Amino acid sequence: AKRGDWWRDAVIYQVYPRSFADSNGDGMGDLEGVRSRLPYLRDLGVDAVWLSPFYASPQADAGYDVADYRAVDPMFGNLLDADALIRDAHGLGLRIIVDLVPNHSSDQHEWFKRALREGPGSPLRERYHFRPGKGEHGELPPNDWESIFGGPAWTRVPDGEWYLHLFAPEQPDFNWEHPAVGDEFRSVLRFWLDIGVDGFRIDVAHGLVKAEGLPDLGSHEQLKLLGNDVMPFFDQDGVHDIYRQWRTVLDEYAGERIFVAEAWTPTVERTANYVRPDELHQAFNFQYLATDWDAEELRTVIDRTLEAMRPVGAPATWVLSNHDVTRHATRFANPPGLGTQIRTAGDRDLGLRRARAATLLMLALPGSAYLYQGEELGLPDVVDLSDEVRQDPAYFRGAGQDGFRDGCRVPIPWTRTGSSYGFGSGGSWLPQPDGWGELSIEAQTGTAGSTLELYRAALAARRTQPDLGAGDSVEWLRAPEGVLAFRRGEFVCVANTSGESVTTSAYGRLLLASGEVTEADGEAKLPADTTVWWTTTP
Ligand code: TEU
Repeated sequence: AKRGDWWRDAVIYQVYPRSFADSNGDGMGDLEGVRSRLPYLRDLGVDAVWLSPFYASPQADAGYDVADYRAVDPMFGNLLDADALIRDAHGLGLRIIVDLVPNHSSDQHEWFKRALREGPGSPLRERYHFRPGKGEHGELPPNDWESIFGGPAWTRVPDGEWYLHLFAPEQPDFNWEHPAVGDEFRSVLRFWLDIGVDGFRIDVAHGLVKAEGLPDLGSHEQLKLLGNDVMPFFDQDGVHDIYRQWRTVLDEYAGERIFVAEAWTPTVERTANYVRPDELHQAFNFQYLATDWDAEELRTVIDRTLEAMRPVGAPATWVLSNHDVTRHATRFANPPGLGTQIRTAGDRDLGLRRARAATLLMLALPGSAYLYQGEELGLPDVVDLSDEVRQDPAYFRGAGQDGFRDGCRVPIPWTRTGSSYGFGSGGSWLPQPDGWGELSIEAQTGTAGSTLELYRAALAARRTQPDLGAGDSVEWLRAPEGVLAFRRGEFVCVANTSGESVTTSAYGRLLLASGEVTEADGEAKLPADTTVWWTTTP
């Protein structure tokens, strides 16, 4: 039985529609594919599904370049499919969160096309950031900002003006100082709220407002997403005014709908600014995602997160993987300190063992957790994709942020064998590696000890154990070096992040373990990289 607001301890599953399930055999996943697999997600035990963008888009950045915010791309289906998906999900007790991309549009958006056509001085240009260039003939970009995907953040158009794009040139940034932009997005919110979505994930939520005058970065240290100074294009105070307005729109609608911010801010304390009672409900915890599999580092980020969220009354969130980073089964297979983008497969067994342990730790923490499709199968990143098949613009633009994102986007294996391992009847837009079917849902369903069954058991336990997920604190217990141990009411979690087996007390009835735990005389032996859950209830 769930208590309080559903989202405070919700487990939310990210579907990346192009890679989830393909209903029409074109090699690309689609909304009908997602709809047909909703029973799987219900049985997995998640509370809600977040769908990455499925709007009309030229797909320069896999749909994060939106040409029409009120239309479904034909590649994914149509509005009736979206409606059917939402209705079926609700029928199964699943909520649907859609992605909103307000920082930039596609260069094929009607506004941008007109702005280009109409030329310098066009009022449409004021909805984006058009500027004359510097230098004698305007041949230099207006300032020194770099794109997150690499290269300058400015592109020159044939009439000589330049426009700003924090991401690819096909993704011009909106000018949020212009009232038409705000009006449009409030209307887009209503459009999807009226259709029945339960919330929005806000893309680049920290980027909408740029510092007045678009000042040069100058002596700022080089652009980094985490741990940097505040950049003139990120985390400006003005973004909070936008979200206060959005909140009043959302609150007009019944049914506890939510906003979750994708905000790569320097610290979890700055992230907390987005989740005040009159703003957004949740924000992704990227500090947690970027933490290595190390007890001390994990404990520090857990404490800091809970401390930052407590005063604003927002739930902490936890996330290990998404469509922008190397899957955690591969990150943890590599030496620590490499960040969120890894180029080698590393030791697969080690990575999987740690990923399973990390997941049980995450799902024992108070607050809400985000899962990325395929992590419940223990999928690794595919690190040997050829340039011919890759599609990530960050990869091809030099990847200022080390973007190697195709590897975590390879379509899901549903069956052991068969065309694209059950993803669809017509191949898959990124090639699936040999043996992918051994990791499939079919191969893991009902298989004792499989990663899928571990996730199922953990999510089922979150429903039956009231102390899991709820609350806003953990009580740390004494533990050997490299081990995290905490109590939450009648529940105890112990995570051994060290490379050696450790002995701890057995804290009650063993609920679940990510590896082989042996108990004797009130003590428990945990192998390396293993997490255990105990309950003190009989
Ligand atoms: O990502 C924002 C972001 O800054 C990073 O995740 C970035 O894409 C990555 O580190 C580059 O290597 C969001 C979306 O999640 C991402 O898929 C989009 O590409 C991006 O916005 C632009 O819309």
